[in-house]
Amino acid sequence: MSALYFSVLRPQDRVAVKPHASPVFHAIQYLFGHQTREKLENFRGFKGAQSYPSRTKDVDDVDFSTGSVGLGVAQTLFASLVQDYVKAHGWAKNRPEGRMIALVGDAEMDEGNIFEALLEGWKHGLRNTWWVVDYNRQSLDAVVREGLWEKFESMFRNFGWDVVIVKYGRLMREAFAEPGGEALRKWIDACPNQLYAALCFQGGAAFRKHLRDEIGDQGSVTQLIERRSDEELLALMSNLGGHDMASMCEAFESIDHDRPVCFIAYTIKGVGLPFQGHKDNHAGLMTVAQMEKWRGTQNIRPGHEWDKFEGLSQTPAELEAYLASAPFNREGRRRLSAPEIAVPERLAFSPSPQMSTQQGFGLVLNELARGDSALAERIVTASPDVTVSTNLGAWVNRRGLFARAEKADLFRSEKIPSTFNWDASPKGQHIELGIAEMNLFILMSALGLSHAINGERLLPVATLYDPFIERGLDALNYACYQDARFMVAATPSGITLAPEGGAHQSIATPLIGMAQDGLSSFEPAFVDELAVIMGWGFRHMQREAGEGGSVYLRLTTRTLEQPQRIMTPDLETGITEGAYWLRKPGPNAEVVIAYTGAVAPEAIEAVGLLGESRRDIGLLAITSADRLHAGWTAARKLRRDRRGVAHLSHIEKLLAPLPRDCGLVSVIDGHPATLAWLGGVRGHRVEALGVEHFGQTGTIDDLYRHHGLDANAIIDAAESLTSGAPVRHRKLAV
Ligand SMILES: Cc1ncc(C[n+]2csc(CCOP(=O)(O)OP(=O)(O)O)c2C)c(N)n1
Ligand SMILES: [Mg+2]
Repeated sequence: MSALYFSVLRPQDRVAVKPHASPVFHAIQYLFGHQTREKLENFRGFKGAQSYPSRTKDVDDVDFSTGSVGLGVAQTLFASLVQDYVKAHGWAKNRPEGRMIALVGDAEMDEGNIFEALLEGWKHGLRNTWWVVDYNRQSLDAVVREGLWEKFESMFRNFGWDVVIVKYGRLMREAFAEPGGEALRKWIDACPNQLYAALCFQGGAAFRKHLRDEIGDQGSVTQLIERRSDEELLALMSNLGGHDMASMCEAFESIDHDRPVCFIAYTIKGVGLPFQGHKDNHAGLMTVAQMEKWRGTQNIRPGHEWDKFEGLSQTPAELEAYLASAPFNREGRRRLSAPEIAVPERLAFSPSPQMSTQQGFGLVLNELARGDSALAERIVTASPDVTVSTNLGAWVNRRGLFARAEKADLFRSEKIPSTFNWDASPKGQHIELGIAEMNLFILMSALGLSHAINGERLLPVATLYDPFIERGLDALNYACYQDARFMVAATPSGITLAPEGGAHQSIATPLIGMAQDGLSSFEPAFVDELAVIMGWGFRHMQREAGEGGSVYLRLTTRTLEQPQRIMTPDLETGITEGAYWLRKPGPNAEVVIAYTGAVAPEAIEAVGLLGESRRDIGLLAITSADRLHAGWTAARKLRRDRRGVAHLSHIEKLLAPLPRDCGLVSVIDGHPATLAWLGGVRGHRVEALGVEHFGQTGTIDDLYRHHGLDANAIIDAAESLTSGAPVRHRKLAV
């Protein structure tokens, strides 16, 4: 890291620092003047420097948040693809190309998402990406398998990467040049990882004993060893390439091309510390006595631990001048910004009386693709091999696939009829991915940070099947954590895919949508709602940190009869705030049906039948349980803090007119807990209907009946909350 930050990096380069190298990162930023002593002293404390580098919680110019190992590594790869995308579209013309660099733990390489990303990088002609593997041959629990580097090397070469192995430091290389040096090198190369680590822990005398026992008395090599004291011998044997500044600088500086490079840098975990090489050292702490001793070896005077240049032999003026001349620090902090892209007041779509929200999503994008708005220009779509089946086809037909080089759709050039045009070019606006949802979300993360990394705003839109959100969830979580901005259309969802696959049903995703920080989730029933939400979403994706965020649309292929209505400002507000009355309850309402998404017809039908024998029934359309709930908790907090005593949230206002003993039936094609909290708002009794079990196929009618989401189940639930004459039920076809 010292070689990189003080010598090799340029301001346009971006780095994902492995999570537990955070102290080193913060210390370097402290020297550059971007980190405060207060925050360093409070490392891992409340509002102190973060345990793992964080774009959103740290102040010192973190490029990519890391912590969940593997994700930061892949993020650099996708960030490089995004840089290519931006350049290919003719933007950021005056900015030099940056290298995207990851500092990778050797055990971190076990994370599958890295392999998924490698394959995607290869498909897209990856450039400008460096991964530096800290090859200390230790993970958290143990010492890694012998010969892992060979697997890394062949794998990276397979994917078209260059591999640079930095194994020996300068001391070692000098010793190898001495008489007998070759025998020493052979011994080092043959020494098993565990033994090498153990000897580093035990020290010079232990190395000497092993070398003597194993090499025997061989004249020159014996003299080479005996010429050195125990201390010198340990210094020699622990002088692996990754610890040698000159070797690392040389390795980095030898790269004169833009092909991706993997550096495998041999290191010793905890080098220089009393527990170096010990297999239990991952979370090792020094005792006070050990720390005192170590302080002495570093020439640090007591009380001067935070002095920037303590323990160094150069003058402060020399060191200040050196820091000021570090190329990386030339421009200070490197976080960029980009102007907002205007979003039309209304997003258009060509309506039809019967549609699904998935179709509607495709229609809105198609309409954008037909026009020439700035919004359409900045949208980038991506999908993990479900472009066509999530209705992105029309958009892609008009806007094309992205590739650095032109590539014609052969079916098209051969005039073979096909609904879809897959011509690829540098101007294309759709990035087609293989079936790896992790990659999709890491790409969203990279695209969604383009304003901060490249100074050019992109408005990324991802599509995938709703259940596979869970496949990429950690990457989605990290994308949100680093405040990347994107829109996810997840479709189909719930059990609406019905006959096509019990295995593709999603139950938990509405709860994920509610619980995921930085993500506003919506589940509209009707396409006019969806168009309003998408417009709001494109604006929300561009709001300041702390105000804006990403957007999740839970959609369906279920075709519903569309309401013929005028979109009023009030209705629009209701839709984006999370709910509106589709049928306003009367003053003596006995029961209210609150529904979300695709179950609208069941709710509407139940309300019709209930109206025959219950008074003043209301029908509440909930477009976003997430926004409603967030508004409710925020309002309560405001009131508790006495800052806005009168402040009522949207859902409180909606439910306020209901009599105290009015019952509430909530219904969603998803987990019932999504809406069950509604009873807590004003103390109404709730019957929460939803899906709790997974995997049965059937028609939508079969399944809604089976899971208790059909009109009759809603009526039963309403009856259980009210008294009065039995309600007429829907007649079932026999
Ligand atoms: C996804 C994930 N799983 C588990 C962990 C816990 N963890 C932190 S570091 C680590 C081992 C790291 O070993 P390596 O990558 O070789 O790093 P180094 O040896 O440099 O410490 C583990 C398992 C994590 N941070 N993220
Ligand atoms: Mg390791």
